[in-house]
This record gives sequence, C-alpha cells and structure tokens, in this order.
Amino acid sequence: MPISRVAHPSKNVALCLCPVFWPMLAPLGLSFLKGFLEDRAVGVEVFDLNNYFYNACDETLKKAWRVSNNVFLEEKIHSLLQERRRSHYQDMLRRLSCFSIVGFSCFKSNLSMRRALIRELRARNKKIKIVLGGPETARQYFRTRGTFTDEIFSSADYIVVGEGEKPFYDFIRGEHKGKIALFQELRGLADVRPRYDDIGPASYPKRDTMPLLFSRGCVKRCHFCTERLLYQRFRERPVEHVLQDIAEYKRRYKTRFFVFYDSLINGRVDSLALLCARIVARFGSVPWEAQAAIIPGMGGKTLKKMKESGCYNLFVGLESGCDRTLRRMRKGYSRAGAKKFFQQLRDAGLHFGISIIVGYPGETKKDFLESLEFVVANKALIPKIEQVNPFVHYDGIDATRAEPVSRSEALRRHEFFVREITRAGMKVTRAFLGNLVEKHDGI
Ligand code: B12
Ligand code: SF4
Repeated sequence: MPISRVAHPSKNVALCLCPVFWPMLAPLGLSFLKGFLEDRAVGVEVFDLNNYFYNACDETLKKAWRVSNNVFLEEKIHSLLQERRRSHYQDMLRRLSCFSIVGFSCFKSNLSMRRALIRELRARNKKIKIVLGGPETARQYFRTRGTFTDEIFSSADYIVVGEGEKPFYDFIRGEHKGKIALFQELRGLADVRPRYDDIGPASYPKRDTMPLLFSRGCVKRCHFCTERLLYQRFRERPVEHVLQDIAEYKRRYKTRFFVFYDSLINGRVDSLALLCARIVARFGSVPWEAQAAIIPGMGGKTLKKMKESGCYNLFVGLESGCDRTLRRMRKGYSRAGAKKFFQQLRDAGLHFGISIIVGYPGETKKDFLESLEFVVANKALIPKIEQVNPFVHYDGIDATRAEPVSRSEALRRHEFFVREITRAGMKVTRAFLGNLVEKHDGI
C-alpha cells in the first residue's frame, strides 16, 4: 500500500490498524466501517499500517510478526520501526496528521504502537480527534469495570465498545452523547457491506483468499469465552449480500478461497442450510472454511450441503473431552454428543480440526486425563487437533468461580497433552499449540 503525502481532499476520516496484528489477510472490521460510512457520504480512507510496515520489513522481522502473542515485538514495534523504517514512518505520520478524525482498531497486540502514534499525531495536529474501537476496547472496558485506564481514556476523544458502525457515524456527525459508546448495535445487518478500495488483497501474503462474514455475535454463552462479550445480540447478514461479496471478490480480485470470520457459522442451522444451497445454485462450489459449534442434532442434510457448497475445513471448539468440565464450561453438549457430531462430519466428508483447553478452573487430574483419553480414543474420527491451550482468564468472563488450576500445573498439562496426542500420531497445527501463551521472542 503506497502512502502518499497529501490527504484526499474529500476524505477527512482515517481508519488505522496498527502493528502488530495477524498480517496474512486484509482486515474485515475496518472494511465494514468504511462501507457503512461511505454509503452515508462520509469519505473514509483505511490505513492498514500493519500491512504497510510488514511488507516493508525483512524476513527475520516478518517471521517474528507472524508469531501469535509475541509480546516482545508488540512492546518494541514502535521503536523498531522508528529505527529501521524511519522514512516510511515519517511519511505515514505526515499523511495521517492531515485528517481531522483518526480511528484506531484496537487489539491487545497493537495497543503499544497506537499509544505512541496518537502522541505524535496530537503533537503535529492539535485539532485532531482520536476515536478508539475494536475488541481491545471491550476487553479494557471489562478489565477496568467501565472506567478504562487513564492512558486509554485521555488518549481518545471517543471510545467505542462493541459494534462500531452506528456510534462512529454518530460521532462524525456530532450526534454522540458522552465519551464512551457502549454496545450500540444495529438492529440487523442489512446495512453493513465491507469495502476494500484502499486495501485490496494484492498486497497481502494470502492474496488468493478473502474474509467473509455471515453473522455477528453468538447464540451460545460458554463461560470461558470472550467472543460472546463483543456483541450483545446474534444477527445475520442477508444471504444475498454474502453471495454478492463472493461474486465481487471472484470478479475483482480473482479470489479462490474464502474464510468466514464468524464466531460460529452454524448459529442458526436453517440459515446456514439456505446459504449453502444458494452458493451451490449460484456458483456450484466455492472453497470456504469457518468456525463451527458442536451441535449434535444438526443433521446430516445441512452438513452435506456444506460440503457440496465447498466447505473444506471447520474449526470446531470441543474444548474438553470430560463431561464434568464441559458442564462447567456451559458448552451445552456431552462428549457422547460431540462424538456423534464428529461422526456426522465424517459421514458428510467434511474435514475439521478441534481446539482444547487444559487446566480449566475446577479441572481435576482425573478430568484432565479423561479429556485426553477421549481425544486419543477418537483419533480415527478427529482429522486434526487445531489448537491446545492452557486456560487463560479474560476479563468479563465468569469461569473462575470454580477452583483455579495453577499456571504451572496448566502448563504441565498442556505439555503432557501435546506429547500424548503426538505420540498417538494425531495431526496437529504446530503454530496453534499454546498460541495464547505470551511469547518473548527477541528479534
Ligand atoms: C477471524 C479471527 C481470527 C483469524 C484472522 C485474524 C483477523 N484478521 O482478524 C485468525 C485465526 C488468524 C485469528 C488469530 C488470532 N486471534 Co482472532 N479472531 C478472529 C475473529 C473470530 C473475527 C475477527 C473479525 O474480523 N471480526 C469481524 C469484524 C467486523 O469485527 P471487528 O474487527 O471486531 O470490528 C468491529 C468492531 O470491533 C468495531 N471496530 C473495530 N475497529 C474499530 C475502529 C474504530 C475507530 C471503531 C469506532 C470501531 C471499530 O467495529 C467493527 C464493525 O462493527 C475475532 C472474534 C470476533 N468474533 O470478532 C477473533 C479475535 C480478534 N482474535 C483474537 C485473538 C486473541 C487471536 C489470537 C492472538 C489468538 C487466537 N485466538 O488464536 C490469534 C492472533 C494470531 C497472530 N499471529 O497474531 C481476539 C482479540 C482480543 C483482543 N482484545 O485483542 C478476538 C477478539 C477473539 C477473542 N478472544 O475475543 N483470529
Ligand atoms: S460457541 Fe464459541 S463463540 Fe459462542 S460462546 Fe461458545 S465458545 Fe464463544
């Protein structure tokens, strides 16, 4: 993405994604905000600074960038870029400081860079308005019980917690109340369409792949989960809009693969069945993957339609193979139900990978071993272990009412689990084993 030196005359709103963030695909959140605002005649320019600097860096830095939870890099990224990519950095700063409103998409991994950049922008342009949004504002909101830290609160003119479209539009028009917008969700999602004019896939490593979104929110309320805190209500986009996105990306970007970024693709089974049937009718088959919840009664017909429409992988959150732990997690199924679901996936010819949490509060050694035993015993049914992580407590969740498992014990269980599934010859995604554990990799 070239960063020019002059602000676009008709655009006075900039949206930024700072490093460090997953660099492989164009960001969906900012594309949705741009689409919504531009449909309402607000000129918006999206700056994926994560992509801009990632592309400007050498292979060593790129490798560290792709490591999930690399807190060393996250803390150091601003000084590293100042040092190693000074002219890129200064160009970007000059460009951004011409806008009157700059919105930041906040993730835990890019908080540090955002802090430094806001300081510099304010020093260059005293009138600039700063808006913060994204999943990290929600985490910070729950973490501080609604007050935010002084640094975050004072760095922003407006803070959006939850969905961004409506509150950001209100702020731009001066129709907002107070400094914090809380979960101001649209009634439905018929008005939201992503727009990628500033950040097409060509500059991303996976240029033949595009993200898609069918729904926001989740229908379930698993105890440990932070995703359910991002939205209050579950809503779906019209099926026709998803089909139009697919058609547009195929035509405009020659996209071959599609990744649904929904928390779960099967929140409403009937809607999913309709989506798949319409994909088949319009395109035959398009290769797609998604996250899915275990719904033992989902029925083979929909699963077969998913396969027919091109589904080549599902990421399925089993989380535990022990019934006591599953109950404590409020997963809403038993291990027998999970097994039935896996069997149905296999029967439909669907490939999938599962995720596991070890050391969940209240998990005894016996529970842990039962979970491991279930997974290994069903290795013929489970094509891949996608993710194994020790339990991480996030603010806003209520899982810790039960007796916590110590960090060291959880890490021991993690190591043991990984060793045993490897010994059993199960296929694993190495990069996702312990990807919620903070790393301190130097560069
Ligand atoms: C798809 C996904 C992935 C994919 C792709 C990554 C990506 N490009 O997002 C993969 C699998 C690679 C991934 C990996 C990880 N992910 Co992830 N992922 C998601 C997921 C499910 C969807 C992201 C998305 O695009 N949503 C749709 C868009 C529309 O939403 P959005 O970006 O949040 O934007 C909306 C609002 O937040 C807001 N908004 C956003 N920016 C701004 C800016 C302004 C100014 C305003 C006003 C509003 C606003 O408005 C937008 C539209 O309403 C989210 C959970 C979720 N349901 O959102 C987690 C999520 C982003 N991931 C998360 C995490 C922790 C990770 C990992 C670190 C660990 C993990 N869980 O595996 C790794 C990181 C890998 C790496 N190397 O860096 C966390 C981030 C938490 C945080 N506070 O930072 C989330 C929120 C899940 C969670 N735990 O709650 N992830
Ligand atoms: S089904 Fe998945 S996204 Fe929904 S609450 Fe449970 S863990 Fe979270």
